[in-house]
Amino acid sequence: MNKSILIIGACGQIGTELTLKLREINGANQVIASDIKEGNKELMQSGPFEFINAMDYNSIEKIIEKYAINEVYLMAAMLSATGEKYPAKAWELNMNSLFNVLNIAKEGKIKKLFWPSSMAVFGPSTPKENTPQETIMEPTTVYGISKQTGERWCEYYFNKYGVDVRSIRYPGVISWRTNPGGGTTDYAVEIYHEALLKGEYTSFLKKETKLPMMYMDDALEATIKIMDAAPETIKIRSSYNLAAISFTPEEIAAEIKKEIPEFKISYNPDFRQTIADSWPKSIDDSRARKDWNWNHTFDLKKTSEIMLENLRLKYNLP
Ligand code: AKB
Repeated sequence: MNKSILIIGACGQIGTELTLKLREINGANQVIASDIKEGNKELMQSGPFEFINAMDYNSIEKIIEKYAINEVYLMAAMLSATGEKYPAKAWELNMNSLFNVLNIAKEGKIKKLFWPSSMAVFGPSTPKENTPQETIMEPTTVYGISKQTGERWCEYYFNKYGVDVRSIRYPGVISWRTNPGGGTTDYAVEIYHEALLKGEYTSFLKKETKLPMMYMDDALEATIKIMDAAPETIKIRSSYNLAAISFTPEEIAAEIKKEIPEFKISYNPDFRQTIADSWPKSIDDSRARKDWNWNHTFDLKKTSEIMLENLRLKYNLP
């Protein structure tokens, strides 16, 4: 069967690159991008686009029927930092959008669903190093609570209604094509832009704050891999732990200094420090590696080289 894919929230950090990648693999017309606002030029010009409000069931259903969609990726969400500013809105968006697509799948209107969870499902009482797949989960952010609740609902819809929903718990994702927005891990992208444009960066996290991170291409690889895996290999229907690298602001700055020796970093922690302190430092993703052969490729050195090289080109710098 030909894949006909709908990405909801296609204009965000992961949504944009996922759309471009899926279009490369499946053909541009097989991948419908959608969001409440238009995305960047590359996304808008590379294939079909529809306006969809992820909280509006009818607008999703209409587009699914129009294009005979069989796979949906729901990438719309309010992330951890913005969620703390607008808790009610974050809950409304993150939960209503998930129920919409779970119910559409339950009705048999699509065959497969991808829903991103996050390491934000963990909280201060979770073991911080090599955080296991199954462990204490007491998230303290609205975003984390919505992701943890979402995981329970995904598993429920799989068990009760046979909905083929697949999910991974993303760590922080680092990319140069698209910017993240509203997350606690965003510093690890901002730092590259400011290193090149200003030669300095003030980190909103303390220098020793270690967090799990991943380069975008690894995140895309994992997303596509779990969606392509045979259904019987997906043993976890809540969400899989996923990991690649872990580092601190001090360590990423040291890596940048290898290429930009005059780069200076300073630290001015804000409310995001408390969020970061509640999350794991490193994650055990052995279940994903075993069940559907997940493997990461990019370490911090390679990630930094790619980020600086591509942002130099993007900003027309020597
Ligand atoms: C955030 O920082 O909120 C996100 C995430 C870890 O899910 N990048």
